[in-house]
Order: sequence, then C-alpha cells, then structure tokens
Amino acid sequence: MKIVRADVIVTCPGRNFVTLKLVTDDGVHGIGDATLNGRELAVASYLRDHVCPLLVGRDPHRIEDIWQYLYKGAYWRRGPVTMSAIAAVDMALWDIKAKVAGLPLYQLLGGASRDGVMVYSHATGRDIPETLDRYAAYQEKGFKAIRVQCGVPGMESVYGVSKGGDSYEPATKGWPEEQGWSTEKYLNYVPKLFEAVRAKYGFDGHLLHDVHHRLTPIEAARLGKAVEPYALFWMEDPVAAENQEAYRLIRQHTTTPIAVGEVFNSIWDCKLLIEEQLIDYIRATLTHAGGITHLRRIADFAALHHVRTGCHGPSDLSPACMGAALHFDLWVPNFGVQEYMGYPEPALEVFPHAWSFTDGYMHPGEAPGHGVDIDEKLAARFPYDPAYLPVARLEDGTLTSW
Ligand code: CS2
Ligand code: MG
Repeated sequence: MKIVRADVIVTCPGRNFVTLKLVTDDGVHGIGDATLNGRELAVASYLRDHVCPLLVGRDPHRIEDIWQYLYKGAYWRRGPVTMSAIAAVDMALWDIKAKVAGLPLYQLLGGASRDGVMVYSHATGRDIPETLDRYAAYQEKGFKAIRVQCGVPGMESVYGVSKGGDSYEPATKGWPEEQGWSTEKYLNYVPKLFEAVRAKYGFDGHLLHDVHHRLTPIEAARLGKAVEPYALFWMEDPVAAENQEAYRLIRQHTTTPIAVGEVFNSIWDCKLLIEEQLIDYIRATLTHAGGITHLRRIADFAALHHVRTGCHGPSDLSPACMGAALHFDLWVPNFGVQEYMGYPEPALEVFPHAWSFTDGYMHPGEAPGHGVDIDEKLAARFPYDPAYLPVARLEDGTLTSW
C-alpha cells in the first residue's frame, strides 16, 4: 500500500481549520487536524511545502517510522508548528490503518477501558447570576463536569467570557484585540463564583476553572488555597509553564488539583511537571502534541506518576481532532476528563462525524477509523478568514500573558 496524494485543506466554517487528507493507492483515505489558532497558514505551508512531498510513495502502515522520520529528519525539533504538522500526518495514518482493519481506532489502541468519555463544557456569564444560570443549563444537558468563568467587576473583558453574553470564541477577525487585565480584581472576586456555585448546586458536579496563565506562583498558591473549600476538579494553567520549577511553590501551599499543558508540544515539555508530580492532569492533546503516537507516550509516562489526562478540546481544534481524541480517551487507562466546547453548526456539517453525546459522556462511535471525514465541496464554500487571539495588557499598559 502506498500514499498517492497528500492535500492540505484550509477552511473557515465558523472558524479556521487546517486539515491534511492522505489518499492511498487502494482508494482509502484518512484525515488529520493541523489547526494552530491564529497561525494556521504557517502549519499549512509546513505541510504543503515540506511534508506532503515526502509522504507520497510511502507505506501508510509504517506510522512509527514516518513519525520518527518527520521528527528526527527535520533536525529542527519540536515547537507548535512542527508538532501540529506531524500530528496531522499521524492522525491521518491511524485513520487509514483503522479503516483498512475495518475497526474503530480505539480497538487498535487496545480497546475500550470505559463505557463513555466524561466531557466538560464551559458555563460562562458576564456576572455570577448569569454564570449560575448557564451552569444549570449544562447540568440539565447531563454534563457531570462544568468549567465556570465569569466577568469581574471593573474589568471590561475577561478570558473565557464573551462580552455579548453569547457563546465564547477567543479569536476575533482582523488584528489581535487588546484586552485589559488586573490580577488584584480577579483574585479578590473569583472565589465568590465557586462559593456561589457550591451554595446553589452542591458538591455533586465536577467544577473546573481556567486561570489561563495569568498569575505568579505565589498568587496561584493563594488562589488554590482560597478555593479549597469548594473542591475544584482542577485549577487550570494558574501560571505560564515555561519555568516549570515554579510549580513546586504552588504545590507546597495547596491541595487544589492542577491541570497544565494545552500549549505543550512534546513529552519534553511535560517531563518535570509529571516526574515531580507537580500537576494532576496533563492537558496536551493530539493536534499540538504530535498525534496519537506521541500523546500515548505522554499518557503512559504520566500514568507512572499518578497524573491523568485532561485533553484540550476547544472549538479551535477541528472536529477531526475531537473524533480522534475520543478514541484515545476511550482507551487511555489513566483518563481524567475531555474538554468539549462544541462547534458552530457549519463546522459540524463540513466534518461529518460518528461521535455521540449521552448524559455527560461522549462516545467516538463504531465507524472504522477515527470516524470523522471532511466534505471538501462544502469546505470550499468557506474560505480562510484571518482571525487572531487577543493580547492582554495590565491597567498601566504593560503587555502581559493573555
Ligand atoms: C483554552 C482555550 O480551552 C481552553 O482551556 O485555554 O480557550 C484557549 O484559549 C484556546 O484554545 C486558544 O486557541
Ligand atoms: Mg485552557
């Protein structure tokens, strides 16, 4: 069997997605997600100009060899662009292998370890009462785990909360929007949100929150300690994790579980945090961390250190990533939770998918492969439309982490 075509499809059915499609001489095809929010065309070019020509003529069954070839063979290792490109190839190859076997992908990984994949979604509101209503709406839909974010008095915009009160999408058309940030206002206010959720809805549901890299270690320690009575499932990305030793300080002060890693690209980014058990959940996901071949290495390593998976699953990773992630989640022994933010309706039409949602749990379905395809004709009706993530500035104008 040989790969005879490798095409990159860039489409914007509600938001931009980059998809790699590999076709074999047997007529079997597989797709992989290569979307890097706000830097889409860099990955598209990496694939089109540097990877696709190397794939044609290769045996698609040699997934490991192709992974090593693209990783070691580039000489320039790691980084979000390279690893997203490798991930897309890897995802498409696993899709092909499973289709040829006539099996859903999770069967090739080792079979199901659970009946369904617990997913969390986002309850966000401009204030606490609005967030409480949204929380109730997610509970009614059956969600067992819900992330809460709300507006903070005195701040015009806050990560995770849309200004108009509708569903949240961080990237905006045109050049990056500039938003303000005040750690003091946030830290003084946000514990009240968790207090209100627990007071109104009790402790049955899993409660999550994303700090989105905004704090220093000592501030994160203070927040973790302050919210211990509300038993969070996790506090996500409390501190930007380039300097991983910084997490030692947070750990010394609080028992609030910590999730980190949505911007990580390889096992080397995760090593210290996992090895020293400085986190409880690893957020790396298929598209940005080298695909199934690499993420399973990260997960196995994490299992040795009592760290569970909590894959990133925002609307800016395509449905192809979501589908493949659900197969991974159904198999991975040390599964924690999967993020499912949902998609605009046109995106769900461009990417026909086999997954389902029942009562807080998702299932990847039984279709051979990862169960997600792309309707290329429909995709062509939604051309690339540049959009960027915001940047953040402190009240005095200093640029800070968004
Ligand atoms: C995030 C994302 O889902 C999350 O937890 O932090 O909203 C993240 O900001 C986007 O994926 C960036 O593209
Ligand atoms: Mg996050």
